[in-house]
Amino acid sequence: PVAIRREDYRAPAYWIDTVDLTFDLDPAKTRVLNRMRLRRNPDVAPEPLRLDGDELNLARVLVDGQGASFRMEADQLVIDNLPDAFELELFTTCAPAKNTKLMGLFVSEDTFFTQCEAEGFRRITYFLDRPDVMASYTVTIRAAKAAYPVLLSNGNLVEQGELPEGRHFAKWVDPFRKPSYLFALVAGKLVAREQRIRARNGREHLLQVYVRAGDLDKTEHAMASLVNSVAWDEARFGLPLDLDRFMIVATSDFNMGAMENKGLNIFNTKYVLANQATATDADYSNIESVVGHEYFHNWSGDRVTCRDWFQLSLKEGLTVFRDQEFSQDLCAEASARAVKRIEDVRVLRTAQFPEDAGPMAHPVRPDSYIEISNFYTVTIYEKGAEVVRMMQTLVGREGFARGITLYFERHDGHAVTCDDFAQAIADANPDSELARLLPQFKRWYGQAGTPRLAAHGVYDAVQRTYTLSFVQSCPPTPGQPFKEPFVIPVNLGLLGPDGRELPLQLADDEAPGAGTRTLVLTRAGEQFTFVNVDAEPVPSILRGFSAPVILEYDYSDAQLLALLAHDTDPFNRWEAAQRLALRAAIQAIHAPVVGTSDQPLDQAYLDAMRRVLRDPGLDAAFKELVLTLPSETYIAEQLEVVDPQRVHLVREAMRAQLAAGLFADWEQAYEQHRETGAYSPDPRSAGRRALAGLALSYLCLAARATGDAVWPGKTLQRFKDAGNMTDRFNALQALVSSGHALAAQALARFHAIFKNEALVIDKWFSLQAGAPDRGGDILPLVKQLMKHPDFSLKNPNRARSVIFSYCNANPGALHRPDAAGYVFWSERVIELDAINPQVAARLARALDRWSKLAEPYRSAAREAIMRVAAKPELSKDTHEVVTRALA
Ligand code: HT7
Ligand code: ZN
Repeated sequence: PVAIRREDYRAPAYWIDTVDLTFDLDPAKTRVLNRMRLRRNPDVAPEPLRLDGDELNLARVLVDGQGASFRMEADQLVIDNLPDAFELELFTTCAPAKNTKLMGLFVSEDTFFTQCEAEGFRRITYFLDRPDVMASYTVTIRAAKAAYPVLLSNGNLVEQGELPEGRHFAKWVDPFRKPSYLFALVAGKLVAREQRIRARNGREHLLQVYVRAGDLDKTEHAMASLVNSVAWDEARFGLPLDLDRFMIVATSDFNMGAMENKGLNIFNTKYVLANQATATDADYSNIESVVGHEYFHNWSGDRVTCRDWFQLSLKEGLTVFRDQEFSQDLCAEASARAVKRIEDVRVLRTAQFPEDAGPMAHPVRPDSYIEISNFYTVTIYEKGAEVVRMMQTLVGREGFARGITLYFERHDGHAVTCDDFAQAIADANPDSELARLLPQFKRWYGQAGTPRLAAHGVYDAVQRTYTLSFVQSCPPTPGQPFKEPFVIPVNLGLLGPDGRELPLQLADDEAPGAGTRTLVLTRAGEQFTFVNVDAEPVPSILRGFSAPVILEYDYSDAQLLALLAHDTDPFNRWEAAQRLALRAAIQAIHAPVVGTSDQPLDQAYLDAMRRVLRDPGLDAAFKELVLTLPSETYIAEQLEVVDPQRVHLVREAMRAQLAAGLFADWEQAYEQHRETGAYSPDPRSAGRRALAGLALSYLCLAARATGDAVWPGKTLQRFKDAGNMTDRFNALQALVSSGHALAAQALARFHAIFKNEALVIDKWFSLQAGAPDRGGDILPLVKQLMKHPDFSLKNPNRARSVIFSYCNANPGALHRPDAAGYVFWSERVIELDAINPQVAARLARALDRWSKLAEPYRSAAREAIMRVAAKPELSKDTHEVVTRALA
């Protein structure tokens, strides 16, 4: 496979103005007639027309109505000697029922769906399948009416009618030009929840959420989220809905979460369907952000799209930022906004930081790829969002909104670059730090790796000054041995000895400022001296996680306890607790002997946690976050050499200590927070359920150690009586994760109740495959689960629920001294690769961090990766991942 390089970008040799597609749908053999108007791009030296194709059968090629000569070069259809402007007619067939890759046109539960991003349109017809070729689409769909009563595509329905032999047709015209990756078609037996809304500007819109007949009662939340999204984008950024009709359709077979096709979003059922009996609070919250995310793409992605796939973060980073802001703005209380921020940072640090330190590390704007599907990463999405967030920090919230307005004014209807975005934000704020530092700021797009920021504070009691020094560095990443300094906005506060916020005054300032101040770092090393500081402060650095860096500050335990108790910044309060727990974990991991009876946590930590639990001024959701220990993955990232079993044992020992040490407090927390009233997924109620759930899991864990039967019994009762899925699932999880004997009957009952609810059965599988390992019991269980009649490797959600829950999310169970976990992983990667390369390549990422492992894990993991790499006929998706891992 060859690498595609960003620097090789060339404008296309032809433009496509119009595309007229006619589909005759048949699962075994769908016929596609494609009539296009093309013209030569006058800015590019003449060359043959090269159209991309993949797994198509070509039956006819006509140029201006005449048979034309053409040749095939690999997968491309090449035509020479074309006039400057012409009509091209292509007739092809494809086999949707055999399409297990779920890219292009495929069938899921007797319904046709498409997925064209990034390069799926070429599996439907030959095309210039690149995002900078934007055309106007007319689509006619013909199909058997009884089997496919609903026929959908992008834009407006302009005609429909009957055809002979029980067939019918629908014709759709999209009023907006679009790149091929935004094309969509759906055909099947579907029903829709509908809502008409009137936007601020008075325009009326029809919103529709299409699902299978039995699922209509699970669409209320998705519709409400869509209505909120439309209103939010108009209110916050002045971006209205530009279509008469906006449709969402759910499918249970999907490689990713959802897809923002213009006017016809296609969603994984996981991010649409919810009612209180089947969906947890987390599901409700994910639906809100994914519905928002896809809707916000209507501007950031569809109206203004990417020039090439290296610019992917232009739309993805910006749209994640927008969906994060949306979810925060929907929170009624500041504390709930802080909780959302902490959750987002937790994802970034547990998933993106390891990516940035591993073999797949790449800049937010990558320089090369072999398979673009491998670059839908947490770096493009989550780190990309942090880069946008830093821009907002540097220009202010209003300045950022001005920048967004300018960006869309300048580039509406065009395919542009990350540079164009940053330039628009800076141009709208000419006096800002961003405008002053723009070339340096853009290093965030070009340099991979997570910067380390070492900070050191010195108090001078005589001068009453406090000097903070910063040194930034960034480790080498593949292809980038050296890094230049980044622009790092550091939000800072200082706490006095009584825990109160100190005024901040730098030597040059005329007057002290109150609260948080943003320091903008630009050099490898720099110092800031604050004057009129009456006592030695505790610095609260990087408030709100103002930059995606690793902050190193040698806090004493006493300072961390002070921050946990008093910081006005909720993020740093939570961070102080994480640092204390992390420190205890690392000390225990490095101690000579370790066993489950070890006590990594000291009394001061346990007392602090008790104070948090009992604090009436803190929200339940925040308490739950503080009392949740850092994950095994996050702990492992802090170590040079990782013994995964040791990490697992130490974390389990910490959990046991928290369970036993705070037993009475957990009892109280559970009784205080268990919900009895009507269910509502709002953040406050969800936070109460989360804390009650955590309490229950600690109570069951403590009971396991003491042999007490009361709490497991109560938990089983809670499981049976629960009025919503969150409480029911939390109870089930408490029994399963504590390894209690009652778990088996609860699991059996859960399966029996929900056997017809695919998304709930996914949870059932996932819970078991992701459970804490005890003596190597999870791998045999996973193998057994794969033999369950409900298991299928072809359905991505189901495959993820078992295999990914084990390989990607259960390190204590995967990394076995006998290497059986790695053997299992390599067999599944190879097996999946033949079915669905995108899903296989994601699974292949599970061993990205193999080179950090201690022996014998390191050698065994490497051998397993080599076994996959040696497999002939591997997809380029999986091939790229494993060869990078071994490089
Ligand atoms: N923009 C969408 C990307 C996507 C995708 C990419 C590759 C293969 C399948 C896919 N399904 C959706 C999703 C999003 O970020 O909104
Ligand atoms: Zn997206």
